[in-house]
Amino acid sequence: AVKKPIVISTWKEGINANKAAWNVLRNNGRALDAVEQGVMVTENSINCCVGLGANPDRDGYVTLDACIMDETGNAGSVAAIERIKHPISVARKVMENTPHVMLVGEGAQQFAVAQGFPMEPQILSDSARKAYEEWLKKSEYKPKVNIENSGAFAPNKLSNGNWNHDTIGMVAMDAAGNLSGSCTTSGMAFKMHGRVGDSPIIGAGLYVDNEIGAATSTGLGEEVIKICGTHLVVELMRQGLSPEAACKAACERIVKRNKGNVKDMQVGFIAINKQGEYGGYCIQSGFNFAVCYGDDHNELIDAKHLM
Ligand code: SD4
Repeated sequence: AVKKPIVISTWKEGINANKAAWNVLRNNGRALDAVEQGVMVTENSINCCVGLGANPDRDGYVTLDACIMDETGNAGSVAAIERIKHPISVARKVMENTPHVMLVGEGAQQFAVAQGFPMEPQILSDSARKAYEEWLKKSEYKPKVNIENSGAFAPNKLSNGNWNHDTIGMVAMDAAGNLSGSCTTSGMAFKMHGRVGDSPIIGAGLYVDNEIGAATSTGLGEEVIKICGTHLVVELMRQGLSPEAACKAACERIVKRNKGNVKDMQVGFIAINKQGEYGGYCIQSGFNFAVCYGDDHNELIDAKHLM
């Protein structure tokens, strides 16, 4: 049976984000509104990897990346934007109110302010400040697998002992059968100032084709960019692969390109297709995603892994 509406999103934080998205979808709302409102929940919460409470870059600035794509193939994106609380909504304004797809840095911030978004104070959350001070002691820029889990970078240990994740990517199909997607992040913790990851790049961190399906990614963005990851996933679904098989094949492409040397790399993909099937895959174990297609069906699933 076709699961419709359906919304899926990355990591455990996806459960709460899905709830907000589901509120839109269950009332016959548009997938585009669902994926925007869904990830705004994560942007609003204090966590390691999304929104203004997240970890800064190596120079102490929180710089945010986000993009959004609708069922017509329209897209909007902001990269390295500072002091704006909801980059996903700015990305949507770029899509709807400009002739462009992508705005970066100060220009993106100016546009946001002109659109009525308030400039927030430039301060780190307590957890981010602690993590940054800890990181400054060694100042090494070295991505680690599941950095949010490893302890080495992981700043946001929750009282229950779990780690707080991560970039949120979300894809959804609404009751009308239309697809949309969103992705928002602070990027890799302690990245170089000005570094942009996969998350705001159409075809890398997010891709939607309303004929076929939609995909989003998380993990080491450089690797996703180099294979045009989510575009690849959608094209593989076009060739007949299931969402899970397409996500797996994209992970395999990264492993192959790196000649198997992926010990320090984590990438995860999730996807849905037009039939309401969903799936995910990752390189290393430890990635999960949240799937919601009913008032009481919002479930965290451990993605299968290659290595
Ligand atoms: C990035 N893909 O900036 C994001 C970060 C992420 O798990 O997803 N971390 O490369």
